[in-house]
Amino acid sequence: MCDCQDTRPSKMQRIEGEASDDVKESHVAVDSSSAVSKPARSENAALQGAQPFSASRYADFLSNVSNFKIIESTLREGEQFANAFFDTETKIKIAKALDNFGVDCIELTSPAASEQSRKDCEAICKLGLKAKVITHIRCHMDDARIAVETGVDGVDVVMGTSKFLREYSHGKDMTYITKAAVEVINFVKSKGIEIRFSTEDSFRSDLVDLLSIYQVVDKVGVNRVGIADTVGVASPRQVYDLVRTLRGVVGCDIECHFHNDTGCAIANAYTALEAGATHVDTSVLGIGERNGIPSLGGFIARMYAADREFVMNKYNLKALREVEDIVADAVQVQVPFNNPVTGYCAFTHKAGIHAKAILANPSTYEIIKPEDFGMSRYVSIGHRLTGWNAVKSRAQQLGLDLTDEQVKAATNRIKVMADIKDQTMEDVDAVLHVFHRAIRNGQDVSRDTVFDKLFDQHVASRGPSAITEDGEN
Ligand code: HCA
Ligand code: CU
Repeated sequence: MCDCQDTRPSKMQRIEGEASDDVKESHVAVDSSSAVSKPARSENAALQGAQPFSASRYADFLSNVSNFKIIESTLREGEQFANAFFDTETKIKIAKALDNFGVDCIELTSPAASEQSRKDCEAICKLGLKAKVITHIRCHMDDARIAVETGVDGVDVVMGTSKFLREYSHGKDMTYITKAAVEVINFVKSKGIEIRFSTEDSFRSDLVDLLSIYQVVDKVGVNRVGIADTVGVASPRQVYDLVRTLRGVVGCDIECHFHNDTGCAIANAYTALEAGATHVDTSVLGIGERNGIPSLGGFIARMYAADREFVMNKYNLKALREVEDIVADAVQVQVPFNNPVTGYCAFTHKAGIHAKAILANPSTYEIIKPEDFGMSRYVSIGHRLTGWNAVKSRAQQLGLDLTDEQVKAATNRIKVMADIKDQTMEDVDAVLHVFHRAIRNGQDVSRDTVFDKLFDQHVASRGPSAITEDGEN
């Protein structure tokens, strides 16, 4: 499973050296120490100071963009993903991988859901993880009584407050909900355990109802209140307004949970932090009900772009790929090709203009440094949009001494071939070897007949072993 992300599209070269991902047929890697000149300014300046829109931690006293916590819900919301079935061993593996990444809290399915869920919850509590282990229950004393016996550090409680849920789900009014919330909060707190109270479907709930209940639970000492965009209806602006209003009403922490039905989940999570939220819910690859919630990786990429230092100091970014692979495998999906950071083309540069600039300074077209995540940068060169600078860097990587004019001629040859079909890395290398050899032997490789003959010979002689210039194969 998931070797999708190891299979780079053909025709690419790797630019940074240290990543673990394999380079297949046609990607080219260019070692940063040789082919890529180092940015002149410090990394942070290149990534942030030079960006007029980057977040400043001093810009807004409400903002927690540089001071947030992740409630990782792969083992709760993620279990609600259509494909998910996690056995105990898998849950433990995921919990440990999340802990290794450094998430602040790991949220688990309610122990009231099933006997096995309860046992798994207890087992994960006993792992001695650095992350807090919390469980997610209905706002009901029966569930609360079971939860506090499992050994969790905290309990996340939720109850629907929208008209839809009050009418068609639990059928209770706000007075009942408020009473139930206070009872559960007092009980859980009496056991010395943290508690959060959240309203399901917050964005389709009445604002006065919401603020009233949050005020009450804040007064009785809830640790966090939660806002949940259960149906993925909220826009970033609506999120900002609601969280900012709530920030003025309660003193406790604010957690936010956004569904991704309209693709706004990560943007909404970010905006919530800007408005004063303190905690954000994520799941690995975004798995959850329907199409899920903010993906851990996408959210982290967003936060890295805002404050690289904070994110790098707090989280073990190189562990992201492993946890994604574990979860992808467990739920039988592939890591999406366009996934932030780990998608197989996340750091692949194609157009000649981009390739040239990337080779000179990666910050030209990258705001994320792949090596921070243990990933590699690639340049795709076997296509009709290719440029001679990228081809030159590949020639250097192969140790072929060609002048700029010669590289330009080879590039034109690659373009002619790529007009018919994209060329593999091996084909690109063959063109360069043929050019190099012909020039060394004084043959006029600019003539089609000469090139074609030499190319055919080269391809025919290509054995299973690597082509070497000295051996001429
Ligand atoms: C659900 C519940 C929930 C809870 C979110 C929260 C939601 O409908 O499955 O506890 O904050 O999206 O409302 O995941
Ligand atoms: Cu949810």
